[in-house]
Amino acid sequence: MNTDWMSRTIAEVDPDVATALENERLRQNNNLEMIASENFVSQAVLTAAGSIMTNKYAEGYPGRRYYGGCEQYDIVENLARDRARELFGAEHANVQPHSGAQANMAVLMAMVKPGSTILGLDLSHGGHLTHGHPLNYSGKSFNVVPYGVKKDTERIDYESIAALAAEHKPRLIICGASAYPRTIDFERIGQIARENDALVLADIAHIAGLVVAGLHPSPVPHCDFVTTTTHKTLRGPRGGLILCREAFAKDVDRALFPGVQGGPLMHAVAAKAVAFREALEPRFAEYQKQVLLNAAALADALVGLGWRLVSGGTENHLVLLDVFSKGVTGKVAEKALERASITVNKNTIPFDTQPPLVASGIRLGTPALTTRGMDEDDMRAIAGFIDRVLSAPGDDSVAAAVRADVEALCARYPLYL
Ligand code: DSN
Repeated sequence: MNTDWMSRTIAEVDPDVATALENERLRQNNNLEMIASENFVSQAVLTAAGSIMTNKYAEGYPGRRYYGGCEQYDIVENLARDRARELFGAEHANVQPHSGAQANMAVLMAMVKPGSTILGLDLSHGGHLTHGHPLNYSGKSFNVVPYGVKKDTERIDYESIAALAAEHKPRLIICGASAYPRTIDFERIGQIARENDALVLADIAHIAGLVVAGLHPSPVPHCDFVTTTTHKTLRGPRGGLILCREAFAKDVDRALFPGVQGGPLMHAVAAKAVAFREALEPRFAEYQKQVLLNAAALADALVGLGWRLVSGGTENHLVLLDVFSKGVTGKVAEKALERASITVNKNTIPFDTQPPLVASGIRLGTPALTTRGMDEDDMRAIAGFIDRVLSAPGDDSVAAAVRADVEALCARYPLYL
């Protein structure tokens, strides 16, 4: 072994990346991470994700690999699959998707012929690129009929899904969302699909942790396919997961590999196994309860300060704040909050009058702050910080004062030391 080559530290090999990593550690410690799709993994998950399992090809599935030396990889992948099935009560799990987008692509490739019709929630109403956006493979490959939310309630319009399904007879209906603060009625969508001989895919990337904890109704009994990322409320490494009925297992597995992906990222699969084990612990459900309590406290406090929330509130881990109702664009709000060490993303709201890169809203989530240990009192304080910044988005002295308050709050909840 070339000992020098193997044993140098990252700081010795690459001071530029080492510095970026250290600065990112400081950012994660000193900022309020409120992007609804982000979270912080445990040291155990980090260890697996940064492990020597990055060194190996393991194309294929446990017991059927195209490479030798996969004994430990079979063990790890089987653990991840078994734990995923147990967590969600699913018949089959594929833990190899590199991302949620790849998970969705595999299901669509397995089940829907190019040119066939699919239904999906419009991106600007809270959906996702892979649910049929014209710029995504899903929009380019299929005839997409989008559905949306009702204008008055800003909640999913189930009657319109039923009417569109009856009219267009889709091969598959996609449900699930990336910016929707309300409970999704998977049972109803499953029923609409069955009435129209359609398959149904539920993408639960945002709410998977809530589903595991029994705090959001599970799509598994009602939907043929369930996909999720593993790094949002589920609090695992960056990656994807597919769950399906046994009858579809072979087709889905084949569509993912060799259809969509090559060699799996086995260090990520190992980290998924660890995260799923954590999610089986009772304290994971306690964490998810606090995520919901925190989102509700944040929503109530923002409404109390005179802000309009899309749909009037939240039933999950996120709120969509209509900042343009007070004349601030999402773009300006995102930048102003960033100057105060509060990280959010601009987001279109239903029936938005602004283009997507400007947007009328911002999306705020509580999963990452809750992992740090923050509670409802902290959320009320944070609502006050956000109100101060957004009431004077161009004022640097306000941003500086709030940044000092944010850093004091973060110091009470240290993260990666
Ligand atoms: N980018 C994710 C999110 O922020 O919700 C969706 O893929």
